[in-house]
Amino acid sequence: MNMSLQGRTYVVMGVANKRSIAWGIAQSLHNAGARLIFTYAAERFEKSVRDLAATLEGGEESLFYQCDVTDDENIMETFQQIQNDVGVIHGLAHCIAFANKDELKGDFLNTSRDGFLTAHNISSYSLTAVSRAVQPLMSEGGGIVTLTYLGGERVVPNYNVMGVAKASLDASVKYLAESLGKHGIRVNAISAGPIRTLSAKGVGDFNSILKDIEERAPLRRPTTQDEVGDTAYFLLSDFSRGVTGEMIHVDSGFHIIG
Ligand code: NDP
Ligand code: KAL
Repeated sequence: MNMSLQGRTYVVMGVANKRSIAWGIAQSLHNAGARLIFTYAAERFEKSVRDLAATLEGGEESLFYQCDVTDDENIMETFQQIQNDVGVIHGLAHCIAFANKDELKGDFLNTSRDGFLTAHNISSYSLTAVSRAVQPLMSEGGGIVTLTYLGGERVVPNYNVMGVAKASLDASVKYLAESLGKHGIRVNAISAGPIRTLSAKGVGDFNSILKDIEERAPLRRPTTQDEVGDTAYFLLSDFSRGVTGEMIHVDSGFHIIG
């Protein structure tokens, strides 16, 4: 078995800028020889995604599509278009989450119905919607990977409604693994340690969270984008062919500390 992804095509959803975890995954897949397809939600990030992809050697072969995961029609059209343009897909990385900023602080008890539904719609249901849309394109089997966080397993201050949405996402990974296993499609999650991305900006006290990791995580250092990227590469390659419905923590081991 070799680790090359030459001749394979992967969809990467959620590159906003060079700090995005999705960009770390894109680089790892690219380095392994994969062809990449990028989707972005906000038009304002299209240029940023195209400019980043252009920095990859041979990146001019990448394809780009606008896909807002709150819009079923947009999702169906996007994957229909991808099918017309490339045919078979071998895997997908779902790196998407959103909650209203004012619900990511204070008391979880005050979570509004709208805020709860928004967080779950974008951060959890979207995985099921996208998995259903990509399944017909994954006719040779393959892998789907999503990003989760420890705040879905335990109470982490300020993560609030996003923690509940991640718990729902984590359960969805297992149910989707069961649904798609018979089609040769594996579904797994990476639980990443804190990484300073656009999403992380301005929410919570990120500096003190990182300091805690540096002091107490077994590896005594923060998680990096490329560590997550390389684990996604493993999960999207044949080396993980027996692994599905799993969550791998890429967090310097922080999750084992009480
Ligand atoms: P980024 O801000 O770089 O990425 C978040 C992405 O979500 C953006 O590209 C954004 O696209 C996309 N998104 C938001 N709403 C929608 C929508 N309606 N449709 C499609 N895409 C949408 O942050 P990260 O890289 O940090 O986040 C990626 C994933 O990693 C998330 O699931 C996050 O919860 C998870 N994670 C992050 C950790 C961290 O410390 N950074 C730790 C653990 C998990 P656009 O801007 O175009 O709307
Ligand atoms: C405990 C932690 C500290 C931070 C608390 C909450 C973090 C929630 C993540 C969530 C995805 C952030 C947002 O939805 C931000 C959003 O309200 C405003 N930002 C935007 O709209 C930007 C422009 C776009 C690009 O962002 C999105 N998401 O579309 C959690 C830390 C330690 C770990 C993190 C950051 C986990 C995580 O899930 O991201």
